[in-house]
Amino acid sequence: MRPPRQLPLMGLLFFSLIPSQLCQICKVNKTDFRCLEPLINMMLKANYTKGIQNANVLLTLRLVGIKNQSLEQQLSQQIKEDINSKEMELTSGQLALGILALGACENPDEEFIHGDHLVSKLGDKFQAEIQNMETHDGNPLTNYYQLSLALLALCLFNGSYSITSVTYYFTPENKNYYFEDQFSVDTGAMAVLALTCVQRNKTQRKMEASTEDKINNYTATLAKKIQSEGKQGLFGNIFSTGEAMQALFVSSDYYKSKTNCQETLRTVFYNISQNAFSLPIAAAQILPALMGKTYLDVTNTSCSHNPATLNISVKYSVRINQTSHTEVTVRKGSVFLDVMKAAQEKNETLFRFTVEETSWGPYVTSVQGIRASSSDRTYWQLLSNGQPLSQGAGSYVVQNGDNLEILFFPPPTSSPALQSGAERSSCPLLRALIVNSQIHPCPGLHEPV
Ligand code: B12
Repeated sequence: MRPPRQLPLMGLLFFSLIPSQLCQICKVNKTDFRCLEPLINMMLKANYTKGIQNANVLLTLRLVGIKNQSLEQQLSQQIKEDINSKEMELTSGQLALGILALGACENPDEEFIHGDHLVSKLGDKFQAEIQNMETHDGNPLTNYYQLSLALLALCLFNGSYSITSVTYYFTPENKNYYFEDQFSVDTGAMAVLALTCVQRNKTQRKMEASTEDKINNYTATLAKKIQSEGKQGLFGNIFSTGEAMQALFVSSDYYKSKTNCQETLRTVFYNISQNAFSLPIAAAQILPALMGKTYLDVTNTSCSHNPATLNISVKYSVRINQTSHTEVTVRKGSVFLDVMKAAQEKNETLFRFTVEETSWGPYVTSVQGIRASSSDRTYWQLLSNGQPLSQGAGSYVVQNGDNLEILFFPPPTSSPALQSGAERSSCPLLRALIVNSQIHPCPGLHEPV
């Protein structure tokens, strides 16, 4: 067990000078937004089967405003089923994440939270954690990361918790912030977010000034501990950095410095390029901070209002004998098929289409009612910026400003334009490389950590 340490007086003085509602955000700017695409695309394409364990993903989709209705529905359904069937077995942190995800950003799932009295059930689980600490040498049933998640959800969704227990158990010296003597940045960060919420609720809770001071000191000390685990812009490691950033946004002025912000983003971009975030949960835990959000924004009505950065606009045309053009707006991370659907919604006659499910995803079988046929050796060819695609409509992720086309191949009469199309298709990958090499790389991409 780690012995409690006293804060030096100077430290206390310094911390009490930090304003209680600091908010220095360090987020990815519009130009570098494409550096986040690998994370977003991976989250959108992953195969989700694990119910409550994907609550983190749903929470992030909603918090940062990534609109994908079918995925949202699928995740929310799975989470609700798990809550219904395993309610008693769920840990405090699991239920808390479920509530945060289902209740994020004003959506219809909020009904489920209230109808099922989930917040009061979470209050019981939180109380059980405290009771366990009282009888088991200060050890909770789970861990302090989960205790903090539970406190955060209770605080955001007006649940009940005892301020006395909070001030007693969340002191920065508590052994549960450590694993084998190592300060757990993830745990500290989650506690900072929970304690900041508690502090911000002071009026509602009629908190005494001395209690408020205590809580402010806790968050400031924890934020200091997080900063002391900083290395090349990361805190703890790459997987704790997203939540550490959130904690620093709300409790310190660390990101007031542009240099600190750039250093963190550079190292994070480098790690993205090295595929560090291959798991949806890893991406889900870092994305909110990179997009300037914290878990404290979960109950803001406008928390998912992020249209400027998340919508892209693309041109789409159907070429048969004549060409029909349109321009549509879709969410970032959309695939060719989403564009076809958006165009179809705009003009059913010109852009209607059918697909058939195959082992490689949806295969376009007809456009404008014109069916391609293997026996006639005809097919619908997909192009972007004049280049035939090397992926299908369900996989090809479109970019802002893309010029997408679908053409009946071969056209009724062979034309020079078509021949150049055939030439263009001879080495699409090489061309993609040339095109990509002209794109300004993400900052930090070539700088190993
Ligand atoms: C608490 C914790 C632990 C505790 C878990 C037991 C306990 N006392 O509750 C301890 C200290 C034992 C632990 C161990 C490990 N952990 Co840990 N852990 C966490 C932490 C802080 C919170 C997890 C949690 O409760 N989540 C909330 C609940 C609701 O979700 P949950 O899915 O039900 O949580 C369970 C799992 O997360 C599981 N678990 C915990 N750590 C790990 C790691 C891996 C790889 C797996 C598969 C599962 C797992 O234990 C949780 C409680 O049952 C996270 C931080 C984070 N950002 O998520 C790191 C974190 C998940 N752990 C991590 C790691 C690396 C490990 C270890 C592999 C470390 C090691 N070198 O041995 C081991 C796991 C080894 C193994 N047996 O498979 C990394 C994972 C990174 C990654 N990309 O995979 C994280 C993100 C920390 C970090 N920033 O590096 N961990």
